[in-house]
Amino acid sequence: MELLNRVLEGENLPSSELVKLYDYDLYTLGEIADEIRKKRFANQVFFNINRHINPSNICADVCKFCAFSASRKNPNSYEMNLDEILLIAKNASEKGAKEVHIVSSHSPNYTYEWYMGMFKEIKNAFPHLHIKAMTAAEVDYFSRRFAKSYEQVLEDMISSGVDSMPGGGAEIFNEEIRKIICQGKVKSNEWLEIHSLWHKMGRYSNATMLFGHIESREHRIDHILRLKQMQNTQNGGGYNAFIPLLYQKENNYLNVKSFPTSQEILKTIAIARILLDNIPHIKAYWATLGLNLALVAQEFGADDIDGTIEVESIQSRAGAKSASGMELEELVYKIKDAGFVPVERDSLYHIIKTY
Ligand code: V47
Repeated sequence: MELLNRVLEGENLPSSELVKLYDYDLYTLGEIADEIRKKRFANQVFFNINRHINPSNICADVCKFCAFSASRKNPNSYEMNLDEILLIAKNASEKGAKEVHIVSSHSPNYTYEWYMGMFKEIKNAFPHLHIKAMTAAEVDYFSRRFAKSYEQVLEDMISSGVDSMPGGGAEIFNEEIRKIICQGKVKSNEWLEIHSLWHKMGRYSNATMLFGHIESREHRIDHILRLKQMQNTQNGGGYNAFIPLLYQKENNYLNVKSFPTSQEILKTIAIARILLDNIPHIKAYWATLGLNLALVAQEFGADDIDGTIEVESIQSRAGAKSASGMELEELVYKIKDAGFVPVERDSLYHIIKTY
């Protein structure tokens, strides 16, 4: 137990040491992660009623793991107009959504003014909807394409009604791996800088990690440590949730030979909970894990499962069974059935309703 004890006592160790956490058996890691989770959240499982909106899949970048962007493997390109987006937001709001999660491809077609205007129109029409939008990858793309500083883009997002930022685009921070899987996209230090600037503006965001492809265990630990270190130095806002996204293998150009076992996935979630003492929530995103494993993950350190989503286009294009989201009743039933208390939260984790 020496290494685990040193970690739990708060010793700062390098990723080359911390990777040995994977040598513990799953039960030991799970028990400790579960204890940490229970101390913070008892047996609550957080979720929200949300609606994903992906305005376009026409993308200027080529990420090898992506099955969403229009390409040879996905010839059905599309581009929504403002009326379509407003109608989606209206229907979602009427169905009880509290959040719209808006993430797009890096579209060469929308103008900066159109995009910011879209947020303004949603906010004006539905002021009660929380707008979680613009990954750091999109902020970086806008900054390059429209010759604006990161600060300017982030300030314009705020004045246009964006409330928080999603955690997408982080992938794996190791630059060698990034070169293979998403060359040309935001660099890891830029991703971290953008979130840091956002937090300095008093705002909150999430952080993802795409795992289960060609990265090593040590790359995952390094990714987690970079987030932990950054969260320690934040004043203002910060990260709400860490979201390990399991790589989905269909319809993309990344040639992956072997995939993590459920044990490896649960170990990764448990280790994230053990290491990330300064990020409040660990989200087991049901769209990538499947609902069953996402529920099991709640016994291994996770406390959140994401939401109803309604339409999911990124992971489902790559093989996940999440294209039509999840009905609220089913989500609540399944969380209860797994022995937890379903808690509907808003986007910043204020409790709305306990079921
Ligand atoms: O950054 C792309 C990932 C992300 C694949 O902040 C893939 O609450 C698995 O970030 N297999 C976008 N994943 C989605 C995202 C997200 C989702 C839910 C909640 C939040 C939040 C954020 O999707 C991308 C990328 O890492 N992704 N392709 C794939 N084949």
